[in-house]
Amino acid sequence: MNRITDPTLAAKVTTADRAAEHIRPGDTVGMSGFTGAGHPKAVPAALADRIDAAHTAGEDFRINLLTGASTGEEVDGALARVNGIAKRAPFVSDPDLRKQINAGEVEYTDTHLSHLAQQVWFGFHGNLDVAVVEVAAILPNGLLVPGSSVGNNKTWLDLADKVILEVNEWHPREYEGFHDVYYGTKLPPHRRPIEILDPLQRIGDPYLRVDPDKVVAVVHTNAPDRDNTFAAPDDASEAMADHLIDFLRHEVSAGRMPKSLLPLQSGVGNVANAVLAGLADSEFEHLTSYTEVIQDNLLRLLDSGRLDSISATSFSLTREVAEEFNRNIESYKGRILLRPQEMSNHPEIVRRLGVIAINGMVETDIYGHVNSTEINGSKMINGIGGSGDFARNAFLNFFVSPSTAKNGELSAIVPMVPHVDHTEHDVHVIVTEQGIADLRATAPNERAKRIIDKCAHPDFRDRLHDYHDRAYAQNTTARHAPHLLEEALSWHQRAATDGRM
Ligand code: 0RQ
Repeated sequence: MNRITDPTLAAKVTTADRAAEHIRPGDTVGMSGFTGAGHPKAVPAALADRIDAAHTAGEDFRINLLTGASTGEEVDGALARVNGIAKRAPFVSDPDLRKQINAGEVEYTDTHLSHLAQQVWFGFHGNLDVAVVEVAAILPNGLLVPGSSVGNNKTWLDLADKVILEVNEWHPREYEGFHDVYYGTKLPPHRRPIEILDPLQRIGDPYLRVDPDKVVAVVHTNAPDRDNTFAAPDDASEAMADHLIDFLRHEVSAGRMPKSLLPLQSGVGNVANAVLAGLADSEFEHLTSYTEVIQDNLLRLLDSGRLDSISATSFSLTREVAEEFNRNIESYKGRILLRPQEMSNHPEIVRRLGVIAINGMVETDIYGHVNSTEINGSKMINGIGGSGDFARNAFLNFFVSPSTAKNGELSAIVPMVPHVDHTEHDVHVIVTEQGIADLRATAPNERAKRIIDKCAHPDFRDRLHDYHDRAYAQNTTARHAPHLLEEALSWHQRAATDGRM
């Protein structure tokens, strides 16, 4: 079936190589893509070849790259390998790019995922020169049918001087009707309330719009999204899922939450996946989800009949489940809605709906400051992603991690985190395989005891209590959240110098 039925845009069909010629050294480029779904598959590789040739000829050629979230090997991998990225935002997961960021070769602006679009509208990132956006089809009237993610595509298409479209036939044509693109956003002081009162409520259009005069190239592709892998749930992740689900049961019986809970957000990773699997086996019914990514087990929860609907901005599936979804896409229509990420992660909506946020962490300190991004305070893993958008505004948030890392050598509960993503003012509940620490309405010293007793691994518990006891004893006039600063830092320095970081 012909996917490009608008005659003006059909006349602009060309090769990826020709399309990539529109991108110049120093350009700021907004590309589609969120957690490996919906990123362009051909133009970035062609651009990487151009950059490589320019570098061989002794010319400087790098771009500033903005996306929705992480992309795929075809974008971050290909461009990183030719040293083609000068600046990057808002989230990464590619190993080559991560190395360059940690080597100081790429400037990375780690940004809340709901914030990037508005920051570009505000002018904080300068001019947006080019947009490269993947879609599933172009309609006869020039409207665009999005594919497996929406991300920041609306903003890129609205603001870029030039637009390159990739039309990817791997995405089912039946994606039409799965999206809700809000066109009412205005800049302060003219903003209006975003009236989403229910996770599946529509407030926008099923299509993306583009000014045809800005479109400089349209490229055909037929290539799959990233194959995301998940480890099979192990004993630790199953234990964390059990603790968390028991906690939710307790909240329902205490009358703090309805029987069908409140809309769920779950981050990426194995533990979040295990929690979703646990919910599929639980007694909960008529669940809803207001989240950013749809991973395998969220789709399975929908299949199980326990979950009624999902609002998100993107998929993040294994290849097997993605292909199964593509084959059965019609059966999901009306139960899944993909929105721009400034809507899927919008603080106003997250707070109004009362979302339950479940996200991974690297470590927490004894007072409940959480580090999600930087090992030893310096080494970037992925970025804050949407965890801050959701956790800060959630009805209830959970941060989950095994109690130890590196084969039990490092404790995920430390005296003081060397980098803070989520502060003690925002964090509600900590979960490890050891247990669950409810930090709501607690003061720091009470929190410290709870986190150590409930969540720390027994191998580290005494040492952590000893630290807290001595900090309390020695700070006679500063006991609100007492620390022994040199000792707190040496906790990390020791691990770094003996090579465990
Ligand atoms: O390093 O691969 O070199 O061994 O950190 O750890 O166990 O693979 O972590 O997949 O559960 O993700 C926080 C990273 C957890 C994730 C984080 C080392 C560990 C390994 C990764 P190696 P795992 P998980 C919505 C929400 C921020 C974004 C977010 C994340 C590496 O959850 O990126 O929440 N969150 N988005 O060995 C030293 C410790 C450690 C440690 C782990 N305590 N000390 N090293 N590691 N714990 C989704 C989006 O926003 C798109």
